[in-house]
Amino acid sequence: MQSDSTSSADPLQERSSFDSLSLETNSFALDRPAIDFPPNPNGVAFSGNNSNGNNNYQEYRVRSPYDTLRSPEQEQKVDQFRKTLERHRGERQVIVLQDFPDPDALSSAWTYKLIAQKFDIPTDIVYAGTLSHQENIALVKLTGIPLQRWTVQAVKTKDLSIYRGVVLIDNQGTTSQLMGTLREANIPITVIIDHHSLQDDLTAEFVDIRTHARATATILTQYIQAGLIKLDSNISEHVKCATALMHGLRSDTNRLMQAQEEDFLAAAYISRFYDTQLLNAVLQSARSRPVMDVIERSLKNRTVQNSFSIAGVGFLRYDDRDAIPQAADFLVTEDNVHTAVVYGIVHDEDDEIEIVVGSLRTNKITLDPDEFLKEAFGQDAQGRFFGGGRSQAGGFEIPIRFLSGFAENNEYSKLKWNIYDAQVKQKLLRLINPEQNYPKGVS
Ligand SMILES: [Mn+2]
Repeated sequence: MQSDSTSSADPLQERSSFDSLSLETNSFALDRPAIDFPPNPNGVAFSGNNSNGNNNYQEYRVRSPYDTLRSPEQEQKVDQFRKTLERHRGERQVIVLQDFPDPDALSSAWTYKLIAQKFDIPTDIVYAGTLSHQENIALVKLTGIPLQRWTVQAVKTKDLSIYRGVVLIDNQGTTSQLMGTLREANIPITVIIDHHSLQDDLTAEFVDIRTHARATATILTQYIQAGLIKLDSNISEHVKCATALMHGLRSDTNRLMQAQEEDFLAAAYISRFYDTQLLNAVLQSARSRPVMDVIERSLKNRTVQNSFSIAGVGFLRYDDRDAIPQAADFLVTEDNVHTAVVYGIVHDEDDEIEIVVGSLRTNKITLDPDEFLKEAFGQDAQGRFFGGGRSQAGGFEIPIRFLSGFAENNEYSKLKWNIYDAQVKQKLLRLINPEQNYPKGVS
């Protein structure tokens, strides 16, 4: 349910998010003092600066890593963040999510909203696309995340002058169709908190982009731990938000399989507040029939080359878009496959728009989805990349523009699909199988 897009909304988002696959080492780990956990009965309980050798348990508890272990850089970020919020006390902000919000985005935005409330900053969380993954729909229904869908048409009729700032959470504006209108309205970008690779030259008052963080929920949890808001198990909204954060953390880390130390520490902290039954209910949500059909098509159509599994799934409805990352999740589980790419043409009946949407999933640690997709598909005329990613996941979106439209006959649709299918495949195979010669003129 995470989505993974970069410049495009990451189709992964739904369970995907297109995040950057960064191979860099975790700088936090390097910045941190070493600690004994659990305390070593023979030595110093907390090896940070405890020079007097006093190792009573009390001290250990107080300096529990959840509560206090932050690098100077983190301390500084928290301080900057607090000051930014303080400067905008009383002003209304709009929190913009990617078009296909995933649990990481939803829960992180909610947390931001709760923090902002402490500074008397009212916020509206908005997205332009669709909640497509069954787990995302369940999450929103069961927790009541305060969320508004603004279509591209609707946003043009809104009074945007009430907003003093745009907040981008788990994205950098490249995956939201709303950004154009917000830019025209001259609303400054006040805050960006994200973990995708840097997408665009954005200027914002406060920027916290950590490509090594596996989830934006980890970053927001650290803000909670730093004291920007005090979670209370007796407040239902807090419990629900914590549950959403746990879901966001899990879904962006492949159920914590890809989590790193700081993600585990965030999850450990959140575990004090979340509702396991509620999370279970979200995770139990069943796949819809159209999603099953798309997975079936991806299986039938896949070709495997050099351990890459590639499958085009044809046309699908906007509401079923999340079937693409789910199919990629499935294809990557095949023996001798390390990377799966699934794509299709998503049709938005309201707007008569068609977009080629694709998702990449990989288990290959040396493959950077962000780099791979940027190289495969390049940029549009504005210099914006068609795709990007994060760790082990990526996505792309290529607008069809003039060739959009569903009114044609079957024959024509088939022709159109065949062309796009061949083009996408060709671009991918050029990278996957460079020895093979492709016809000249293919770029
Ligand atoms: Mn994310």
